[in-house]
Amino acid sequence: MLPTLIRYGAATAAIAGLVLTSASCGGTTRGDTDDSGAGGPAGEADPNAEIPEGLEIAFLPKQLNNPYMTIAGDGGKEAAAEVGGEFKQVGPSEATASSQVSYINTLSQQGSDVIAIAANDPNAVCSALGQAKQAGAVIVSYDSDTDPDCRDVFINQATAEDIARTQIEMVAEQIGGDGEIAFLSATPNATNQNTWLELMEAELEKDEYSGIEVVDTVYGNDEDQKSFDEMQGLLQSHPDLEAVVSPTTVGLAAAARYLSGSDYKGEVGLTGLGEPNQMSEYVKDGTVEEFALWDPGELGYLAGYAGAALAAGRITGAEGETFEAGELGEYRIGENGEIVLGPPTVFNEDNVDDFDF
Ligand code: RAM
Repeated sequence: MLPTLIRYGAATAAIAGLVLTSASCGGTTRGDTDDSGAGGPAGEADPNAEIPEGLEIAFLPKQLNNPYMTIAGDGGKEAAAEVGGEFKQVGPSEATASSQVSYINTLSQQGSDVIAIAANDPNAVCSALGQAKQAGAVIVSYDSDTDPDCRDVFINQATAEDIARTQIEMVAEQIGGDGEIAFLSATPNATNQNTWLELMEAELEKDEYSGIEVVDTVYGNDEDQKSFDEMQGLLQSHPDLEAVVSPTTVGLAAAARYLSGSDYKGEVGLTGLGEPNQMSEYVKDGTVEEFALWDPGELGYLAGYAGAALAAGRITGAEGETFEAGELGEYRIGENGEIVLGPPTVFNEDNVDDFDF
């Protein structure tokens, strides 16, 4: 069992309930237009269909050597075990745009029933996923979406708007609503970070943020050393910088490590998306006040259950369909085949040690 699922089961059930009640009902289904490309399995959903024994469930993270991705994979493994499936996780060592293609081809040749992918690029993986689909796999994107035509459903960690708004609220608060900020992102092609960056820029257009200016956006490629170096570069190139926002767990941890050992500690703010286990020491030493995330284990767990439900025919990926995701409870498929895990959580010195991921 995932420890975090046991500890936060009640809270997540409440979140799942919120997702269900706040999502709009009805609307167009994929079956109406049948333009889903690699999209949903043909035919009607049968909510009572049996999940076949021994489903081959494969996870393909952005990259293997990222603790966040490892935790998400562990969640997928947990779900696979609960539905009687066979789990495997494969993936590249670098999160570059085309690095996942050969893995998709191999999984497809091996006859995977479910491919869950955190895409390094929304389009580079599409043709390979289309072939996997033809070979009989269902495709679940999680964490970082593909083009919607190339998968059946997308498991989104939280709405992109909530993720963007939360980060802007945190940085604005930390710099008193005024001054220069910069972004330290993951790879330049990442669907998730690029969506969040765009929405953060849009959020900053609001009057209340008129005193904040974005002076740079740099990319650490979700590599620890490059992210560390990029943080150093930002601080050197922008002497008036008030804060850095890093919407990646790899970037935020590396940036915090640089900042905590530098003269800028306590002078320049730092926030973004981070894992409590990695960030706790930087909250306690005063480098970071607040940051946000969701439970990556729950993200992978939900992706595993969605894949099994698709492979069984319990859902087809159409808006409005619902399915049970084990301990997380019932989820509903929203617009564009999107399933939202729940709102992000903000961590600071009061709660950073209450979580284990
Ligand atoms: C990194 C990855 C991942 C992202 C998190 C917040 O681990 O870029 O895709 O969702 O950060």
